[in-house]
Amino acid sequence: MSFFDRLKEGLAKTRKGFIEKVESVFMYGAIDEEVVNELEEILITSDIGVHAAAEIVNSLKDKIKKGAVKDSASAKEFLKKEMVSLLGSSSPVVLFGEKPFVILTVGVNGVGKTTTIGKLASRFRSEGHSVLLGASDTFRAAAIEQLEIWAERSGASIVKHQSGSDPAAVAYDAIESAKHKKIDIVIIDTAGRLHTKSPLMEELKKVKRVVQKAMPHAPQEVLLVVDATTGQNALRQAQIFNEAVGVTGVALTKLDGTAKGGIVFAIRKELGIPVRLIGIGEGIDDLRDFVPEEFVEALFS
Ligand SMILES: Nc1nc2c(ncn2[C@@H]2O[C@H](COP(=O)(O)OP(=O)(O)O)[C@@H](O)[C@H]2O)c(=O)[nH]1
Ligand SMILES: [Mg+2]
Repeated sequence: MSFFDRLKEGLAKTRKGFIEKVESVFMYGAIDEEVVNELEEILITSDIGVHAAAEIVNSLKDKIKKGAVKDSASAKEFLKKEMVSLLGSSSPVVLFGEKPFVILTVGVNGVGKTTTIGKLASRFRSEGHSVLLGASDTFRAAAIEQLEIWAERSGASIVKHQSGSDPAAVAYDAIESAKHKKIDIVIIDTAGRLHTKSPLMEELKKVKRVVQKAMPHAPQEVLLVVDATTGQNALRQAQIFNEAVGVTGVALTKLDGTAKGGIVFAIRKELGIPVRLIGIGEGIDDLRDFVPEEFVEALFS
């Protein structure tokens, strides 16, 4: 299966639940106020967010008034273009600066942090980079074991302590070890729930501070992992994590499991944080750079 077909397959639920509705609105050819209002409703119920939906609909109305959009075919083309421009340009994880490039991964429990780290490690390895994983989710022994399995599968090394130990100390050791071994990339896993007396956000702030002690410009990337199936909840999580540790990019997982892939627009529009990666399945290859044109094309085709 081609790369693009796999993406289409991963987005099948959203295509069905969202784009097919959009197409049914445009089915009758004529474009009038009623059609545009119906479109706005579909956009909102697909988790695109009220602001992004209003922006799309207002510019569509404007185009209709000016006679630039006359029928459903041109409305659909306009919609596609508008969606791409709302998403902005693609902004993948870019490695820069002195080694190691440190990615601190945050997000609530179960969103797919560890899996995303595994997939990302595998990709970096296939691109020829050396990778070290830091097991700072010390809450359960199983979390450390899960990361170890991904390290093995991807050919990354790992730094771990016993379960229950200090997550910040693990992160520090991971970076020190990577510096010593001249490793290119460090990816730090963290817990998504409260497991000590200090609240999760305080814990994460401490991890970040200690990371900066080991390496002043690190973490170069604070990657927030959010689960697309949680809809508007993902937005709230992003706000909270951003306030605590300053999120630089989002990985949006489980897009294959939702009909509400519109959440990707809301994240971009409401938060202004770039969506760097999307998860479209549980497999090692099911993590993609988020490319707006490709994403919208896969939804519509
Ligand atoms: N369908 C699907 N499942 C995913 C995706 N990413 C992660 N998962 C699954 O979500 C579950 C929780 O993932 P995990 O990485 O343990 O989450 P964590 O608690 O944030 O570390 C696992 O069963 C993963 O296989 C994705 O993109 N699509
Ligand atoms: Mg985990």
